[in-house]
Amino acid sequence: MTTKQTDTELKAFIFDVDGTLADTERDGHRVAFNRAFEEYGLDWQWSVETYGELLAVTGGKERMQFYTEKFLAKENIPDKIESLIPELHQAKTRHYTELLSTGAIPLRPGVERLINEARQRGFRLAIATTTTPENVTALLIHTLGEDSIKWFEVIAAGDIVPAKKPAPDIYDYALKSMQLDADQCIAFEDSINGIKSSLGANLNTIITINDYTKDDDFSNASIVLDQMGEPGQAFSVLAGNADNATYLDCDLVIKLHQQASNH
Ligand code: XBP
Ligand code: MG
Repeated sequence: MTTKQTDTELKAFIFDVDGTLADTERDGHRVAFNRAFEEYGLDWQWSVETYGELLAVTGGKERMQFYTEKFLAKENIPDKIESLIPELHQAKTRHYTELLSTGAIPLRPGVERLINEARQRGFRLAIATTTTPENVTALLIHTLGEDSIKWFEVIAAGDIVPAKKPAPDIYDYALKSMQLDADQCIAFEDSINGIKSSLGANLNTIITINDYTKDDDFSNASIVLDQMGEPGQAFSVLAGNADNATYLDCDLVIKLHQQASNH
C-alpha cells in the first residue's frame, strides 16, 4: 500500500497589512478616526493609549461600536448610532487614504526587499487583512507603486468575509482563491488577533511585533522577530530559531516553513 504524499513545498506568502507591512495603527488609522470624529462634531478623541485597548476589536466599524458600548455612558451615545457608524467609517477611510497619499506611513524594514525577492523567486503573493480594500491599495500604491497591486493575486480585505480576525475566514478565503492548501503557504502577522486567524486556518506564521503587540501571546508562531531586518540592520529574535541569519529572506522563510511543517 502506498502512503499518500502531501505537497508541503512552500508556494505562497500571505501578508497581513496593518502592523505587518507598515506601522499604520498609531499614526494612521488612529489619526484618521480622530479626524472623522472632529468632522462630525464628536468629542471622541482616541489617545495612543486608549487606541491600544480598542485594538482588541478588529475592523473600524466594529471598533467604533465597541467604543460606544464600553467607553461611553448610555446618555452620551448619539441617536441613530447604527447609521452614524458606517458614515463615520467612510469619512475615516477618506482621511486615512489622504494621509497615506502624503507618504506619511512607510513600509516596515525589510518588507519591500522580501516582497521583491519573493517575486523574483516565483513565490505567489496574497494579502489577508481586516482593513478596508481602499486602504490596502492606497498603502501599496504610495509605497511600492501603482503596479504593485497586480503582484498580489488575491487581496482579501475588509467585509469580504463577515467574520473578521481572529476568525480564520479571511485566510481561508485567500487559500480558496489561490487553490492552495494551508501547508503550501506561510502567513506574516503582527498581532494576537492576526495569529489566531492564521493558525485557525492552519498556516505557519512568522511574527514581527510592534509597540501595540509586543506583549501578545505568540507561543505558536514559527518565529517571533522585532522586525524583518535588512542587511546591515539586524533583527532581534524574540522566540524561535533564525539559524544565525540577521534578516528575513526567502531562504529563512523556507527553512522556518519546513521546520514547522515537520513538527
Ligand atoms: C487591522 C484592523 C483594522 C484597522 C482599521 O487588523 O484592525 O481594523 O485598524 O481598518 P489586522 P478599517 O492587521 O489584524 O488585519 O477601519 O478599514 O476597518
Ligand atoms: Mg495586523
